[in-house]
Amino acid sequence: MKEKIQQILSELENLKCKSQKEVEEARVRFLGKKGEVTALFEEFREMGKELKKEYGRSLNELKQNAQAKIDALKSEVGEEAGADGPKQDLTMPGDPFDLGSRHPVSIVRQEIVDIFRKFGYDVAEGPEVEDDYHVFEALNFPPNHPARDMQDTFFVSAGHPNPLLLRTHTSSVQVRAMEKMNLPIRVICPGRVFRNEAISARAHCIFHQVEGLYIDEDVTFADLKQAILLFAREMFGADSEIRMRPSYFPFTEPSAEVDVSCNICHGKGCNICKGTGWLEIMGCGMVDPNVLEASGIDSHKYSGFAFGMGLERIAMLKWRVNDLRHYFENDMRFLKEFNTSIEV
Ligand code: 2NM
Repeated sequence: MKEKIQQILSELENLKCKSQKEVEEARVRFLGKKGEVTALFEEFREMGKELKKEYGRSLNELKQNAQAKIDALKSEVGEEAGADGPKQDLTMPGDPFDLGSRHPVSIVRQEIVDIFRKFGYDVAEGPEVEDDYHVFEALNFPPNHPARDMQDTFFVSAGHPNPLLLRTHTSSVQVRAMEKMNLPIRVICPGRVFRNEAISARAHCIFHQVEGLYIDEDVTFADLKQAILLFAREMFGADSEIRMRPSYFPFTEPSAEVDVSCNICHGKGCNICKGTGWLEIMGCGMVDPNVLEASGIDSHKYSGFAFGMGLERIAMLKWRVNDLRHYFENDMRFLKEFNTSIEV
């Protein structure tokens, strides 16, 4: 009996299980109806008084030991490992997190903001959920303009005289600036905007803009051209040139698209500028008098220019990214290409 108890104790000590199934088999082997420990208890029952005294205690200890060992194995193997699944070692180190870095859109936004700060502009931000008045009405959009359609704009509340919507440009922040800032105004507004577009390599329903506004007495189109030229030379290199093509925006008159000389081929023609030597970077124009008057600015005394650019587009030109969707997927393999570690 004594040896048998010793033998079972040492077997229990060395017992290892890889699955819940093996733990159950071990339980049956030791503590089941026909188990080894149970058999010893049967033997015990037949013993005389003296022998019972000798073995009673160690037998009880053996049974407790076996139960404790089975319980320990059960929780060690874990529930989710399944019948034959691998044993989980919870002391193993976890998968390391990749260290973050600045997003390319944040990098170009910061560059643009820094350039205009140097020119004396303030930076203003405003709500992403706006009302129709600040996004369209005050910006000279006629009531039936297509941008006001459900197909182009995400509405938060419809069927209201001044419905809430997701802003389609940051010009709404400039309306708020015109309403409350003292003249002259020099302000740039970086921010996220929303348009109801099908997602593709060249379009996304969310993107980022920086828009700028300068209002003072005697501001002319020549001032606009000079401001944009100085910006382009800071942003794209001191040898950059710009050209302007006539365009149309509801809030500016006259309006223009701005191209910057291609700093990859220097005008010789490459596949980035499609052989033209020019890259489109922004839209701009002289603020329409209706827009000034809507915000309470005397359009006979004051004039101004405004411009707007898409940050994803600028970042695409800078790093030659060919698909907008990369900016929104946060795939670490993409983000790591812009290895400017976070500056604290
Ligand atoms: C653009 C192009 C042209 C613009 C106009 C205004 C405001 F509020 F002053 F009327 N802000 N931004 C503007 C003008 C934006 O983006 C392509």
